[in-house]
Amino acid sequence: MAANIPDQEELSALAESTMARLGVQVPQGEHVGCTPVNGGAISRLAHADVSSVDEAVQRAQDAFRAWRRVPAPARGALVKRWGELLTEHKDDLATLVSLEVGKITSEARGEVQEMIDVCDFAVGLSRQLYGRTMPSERPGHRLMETWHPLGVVGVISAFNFPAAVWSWNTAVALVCGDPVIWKPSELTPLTSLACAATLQRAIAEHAAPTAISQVIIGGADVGRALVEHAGVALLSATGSTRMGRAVGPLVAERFGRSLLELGGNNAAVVTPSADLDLTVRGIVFSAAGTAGQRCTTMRRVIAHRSVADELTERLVSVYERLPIGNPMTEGTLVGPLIHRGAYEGMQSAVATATGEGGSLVAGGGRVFEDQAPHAYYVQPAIVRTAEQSPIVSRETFAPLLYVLPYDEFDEAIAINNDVPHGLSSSVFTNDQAEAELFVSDEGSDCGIVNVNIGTSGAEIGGAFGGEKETGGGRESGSDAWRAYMRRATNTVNFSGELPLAQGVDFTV
Ligand code: UN1
Repeated sequence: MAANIPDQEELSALAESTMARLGVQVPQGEHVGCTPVNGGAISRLAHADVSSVDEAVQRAQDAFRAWRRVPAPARGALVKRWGELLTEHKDDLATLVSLEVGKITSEARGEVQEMIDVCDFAVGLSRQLYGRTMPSERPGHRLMETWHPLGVVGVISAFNFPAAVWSWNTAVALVCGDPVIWKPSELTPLTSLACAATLQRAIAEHAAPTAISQVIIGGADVGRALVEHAGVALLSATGSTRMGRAVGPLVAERFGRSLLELGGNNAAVVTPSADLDLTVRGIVFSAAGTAGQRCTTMRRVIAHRSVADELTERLVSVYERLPIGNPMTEGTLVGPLIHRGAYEGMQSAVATATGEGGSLVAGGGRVFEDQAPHAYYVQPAIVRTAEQSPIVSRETFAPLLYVLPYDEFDEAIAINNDVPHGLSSSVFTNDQAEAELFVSDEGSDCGIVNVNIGTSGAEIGGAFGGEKETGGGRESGSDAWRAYMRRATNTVNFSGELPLAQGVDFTV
């Protein structure tokens, strides 16, 4: 298997020429940004300090006062233009995602497509920010609700979706009338600057306030300042459960609103009636795609005992043929892990699982160490285990799939739910009753519950997010926009009388 890993000169030149084509200035500084493709440096940037957060919030609050008065459909027109610019620059933006995250070209382009799709969605939404009217119990009264822009939205995003997750928040927030301050992952500064620049072009063309979109490249101190700032009305954070556990209480303490998108330990239940061809394809994309680094990555397969052996054999034979290597080479399906820490986390999880009696039946090893000693390419791994031990219940952010057996369908549902996270889940079955039970209130307890499709790769039209230690937030499609607006309930009296609700008599 050829890795085709480009040399440092080639990768640096690619980063530089892509940024130049996008017309983005990079503020030069001390902080080195590396590409996981070979582990070498591709950026040297200045980091903002904490004081910049307060300035950014002030600017955003000023911008908010103007932006909230722009009619929502006109706000939508700006987002429409942004979507066009993203379409125009799709390849260059995807290149940056591949360079900084190590995503294969098709998935990097898919990520930019998610941005374009959410822009489309938000444009439609800009004419559909509906409130309800309710029948008033009093004659000559109208009871209704109105949705108003909320205020400054802070977005903290993770390395693995360095562009799409910000855009889900931003496209929706902008049509809702809110400015956005973005603190991206320190691992993906070029992608962030380039994405923010495309939006800034749309803002300039529409003569909208510049500060409706701001990006702050900085460290954890900057993130914390954003979290704690009383001027940030909604804080949307994507990352680990550990991060969410810190962020949630800090925002709650100041009565801010938070939207948390944390980890997942996503499973597929494979039943005796499942179409195994389709099942294997669904599992392999969700478990090995994106080198196992999506929050929706499939980490567990709960297979009926009658199909577990055949399914495992088929998975192993596909895993043996997975093309690993330079994510930007055509045909590669598995790129590198983000860094050494991810590799070590995977190694230690495999060691623990096998130490507890699990058997490693596919992959797990590091590859191309000679060609790229500072990059971490691994063979996606499968571990068979008899039960859901503590290590299986934990999220390991790498391509490591556990296969465990079940006998009764109820037991499979219980195993699916018996983990701290509740993001995504699926069932592979041709038995309608099983499918319905899995998606029912007695079924999977996750925010995403699928049938005959993997756990990852959700469309933007649905609300995205999950329960329990996944944080409970929902963003992107459906009615997730409501988190970005404040609701006012209005009672309008046109009766000329003053009847009180609940028939209360208060006549003086
Ligand atoms: C994430 O991994 O943080 O459903 C988001 C998916 C993508 C988004 C994943 N649309 O896999």
